[in-house]
Amino acid sequence: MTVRASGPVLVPILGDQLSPDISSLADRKPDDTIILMMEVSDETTYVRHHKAKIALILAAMRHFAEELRKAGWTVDYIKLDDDANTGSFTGEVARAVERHQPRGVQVTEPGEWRVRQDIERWRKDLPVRVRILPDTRFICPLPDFYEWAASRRELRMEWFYREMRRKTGLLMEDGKPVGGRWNFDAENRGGPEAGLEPPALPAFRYDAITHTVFDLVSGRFDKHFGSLDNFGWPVTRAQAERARDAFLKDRLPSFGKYQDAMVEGQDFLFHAALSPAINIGLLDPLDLCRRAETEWREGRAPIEAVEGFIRQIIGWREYIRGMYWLEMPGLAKANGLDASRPLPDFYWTGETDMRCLADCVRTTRENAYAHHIQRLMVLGNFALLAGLRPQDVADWFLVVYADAFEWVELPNVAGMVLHADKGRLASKPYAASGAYIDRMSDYCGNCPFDVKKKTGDGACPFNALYWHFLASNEKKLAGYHRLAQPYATWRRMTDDKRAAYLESAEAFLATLKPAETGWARA
Ligand code: FAD
Ligand code: DLZ
Ligand code: SF4
Repeated sequence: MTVRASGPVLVPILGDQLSPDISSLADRKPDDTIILMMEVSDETTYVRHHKAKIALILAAMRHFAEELRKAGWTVDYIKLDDDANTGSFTGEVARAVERHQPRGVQVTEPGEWRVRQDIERWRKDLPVRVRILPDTRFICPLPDFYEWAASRRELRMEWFYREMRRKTGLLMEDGKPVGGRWNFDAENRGGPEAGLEPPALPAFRYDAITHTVFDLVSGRFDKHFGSLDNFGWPVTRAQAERARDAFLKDRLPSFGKYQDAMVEGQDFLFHAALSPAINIGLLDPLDLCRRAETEWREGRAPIEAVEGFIRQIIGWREYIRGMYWLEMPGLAKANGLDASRPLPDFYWTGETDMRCLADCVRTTRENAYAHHIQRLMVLGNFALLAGLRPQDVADWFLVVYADAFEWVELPNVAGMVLHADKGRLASKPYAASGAYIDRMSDYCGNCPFDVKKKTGDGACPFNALYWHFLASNEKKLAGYHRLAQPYATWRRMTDDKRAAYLESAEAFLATLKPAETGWARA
C-alpha cells in the first residue's frame, strides 16, 4: 500500500448516507476533500427493487449532491448511465482513486453486511489507507449494543428501550419515566372506527432533477415490481422536513390510538410515513424524537401517542439494527422452523380473493409502503402460517418497500415475523387467526371468505392455517410459555375438529401457485 502524504481525502457517500453531518465528513474541510457519490447497477439490481425505491434513492442522491455543492464541497457524482461506470462501489472507488490520487479514503460504515464485506476488501486492494467510521446517526453505537447483548440471557426490546430512554433523556424526569410508566401500549389498541379519515400526507411538487430520475427509472427498470404513478416521497431535505412537520401536527396526536388499525384504502392512517426519509438520512431520528417530545410537553399530543412513536424509533429501530449486526451473516440463512413453501404468486400480482392480503399488496405496489401492522399481521402472518421459505419472504420485503434496507428488513422478517432465528428477537411467533384481522381492520366485511367460519368451503383461510401452523411446529414451539394456552386448546379439541382444521389448511395450501422466479432477483 502506498501511503501518500499529499492529495485530498476521498469520501464516498452511499445512497443511504445523505446527511450533512455524516461521520465521514465530520473532520473534513471542503478544500481538502473530494466527495464521491455513485449510482451503480450493483445497487439498483442486487434485488430488483420497487421502481419507487430506486427513484427515491437516485433523486435524493442527486439533490444531496447539489446541497453539498452549495455548501462548498466538491462532489464527484457518477450517474447510472455514465459511459465508464463500472457498476459497482468497488469499481467506482478504484477509478476515483486513480482520478484524484487521494492521500486516503474515509467512509462511514455501510448499513448492510454485503457492502461492509466489499469495503473491508478496499483496505487490502486499494493503494491508499481506508478509514471506516461508525455511523453516528444511530443512537446506540454497535459496541454498546454488543456489550448490552453480552450481559443478557434474553435480548428483549423492552429492556433495551429503557436503556435508550435513560441515555437520551427522552420522556424522562429525575431519572424516571414521565407519567410513571415506560410504556403506554395498553392505550394504543384502537381498532378501525367507522368514518376514520386521517389527514392526507403533504403533496410535493417535483423538479426537473426528480423528473429526469422518473424517466430513467421508467425506462431502465420498467420490468421491476410496482408503479411510479403515485410517487409521493420526499426527495430533498426541505421536503422531508415538511413531511415531518405535517406528521407532528396532523397525525402524531392520533398515532398511538390507531397504530394497530387497518382500514381498506387508507394506506397511511396516522403513521408517520417517514421511514424512507429517516433511513436514507434526510431526517435525523433523535431530532425527530425530540420534536415529538416537544409536542407532548407543549400539550399538543398525548403521552400515549408520543411515547409510542418514540419507542418505535429509539426502541425498535435501534434494537433491530443492533440485532442485525449481532446475528449476521447467519441471520440471512436462518430457518429455525424449517419452512420450505415457495412464495405464492399473489405477493407479486395481488391476485387473491383474500381481501386483507389483496389490499396490502395493492398499497405496496402503488406506494412502496404498507404500514407496520399490515406488514406484520397480514403479509407477515400469512408467510408464517403458510410456512413460506424465509429467504423468499426476505427478498420480497427487501424489494417492495421504499424504506427497505437489509439491516432493518431482515431482522423484522426473519426474527419478528418468521421466527427463523428461533426466538432470539421475539419471545413468540406473532401467529394470529382471522379473528385478529377482523378485530383490527374493516377487511373481513368485504371479503368473500367468512372470518367466523373455521373450516370447509368459504372459511377464512387464516383460521385453519393458524392451527395447522401450531400443529406442524408442535415439537419446536410447544415448550414456549406464551403458547401454552393455544396448545392446551388444540389438545382439548376432538380428533374430528383437529382433522377438519388440518384438512382445510392442506386443501387451501394446495391451491397456492408459486411465484415465477425472476421477480426479486434476475
Ligand atoms: P410508523 O409506524 O409511523 O413508525 C415510526 C417509525 O418507527 C418508523 O418510521 C420507523 O423508523 C420506526 N419503526 C417502527 N417499527 C419499526 C421496526 N419494527 N423496525 C424498525 N423501525 C421501526 N422498517 C423499515 O424502515 N424498513 C424495512 O425494510 C422494514 N421492513 C419490515 C418488515 C416487516 C416484516 C415488518 C413487520 C416491519 C418492517 N419495518 C421496516 C418496520 C415498520 O413496519 C416500518 O418502519 C414502518 O411501517 C414504516 O412506516 P412509518 O414511517 O409510517 O412508521
Ligand atoms: C438501494 C440503493 C439503490 C437502489 N441504488 C444506489 C445507488 O445507485 N448508489 C448508492 O450509493 N446507493 C444505492 N442504494 C443504497 C445502497 O444499497 C445502500 O447504501 C447500501 O446498501 C449500504 O447500506
Ligand atoms: Fe382476510 Fe380472512 Fe378477513 Fe378475508 S376473512 S379479509 S381472508 S382475515
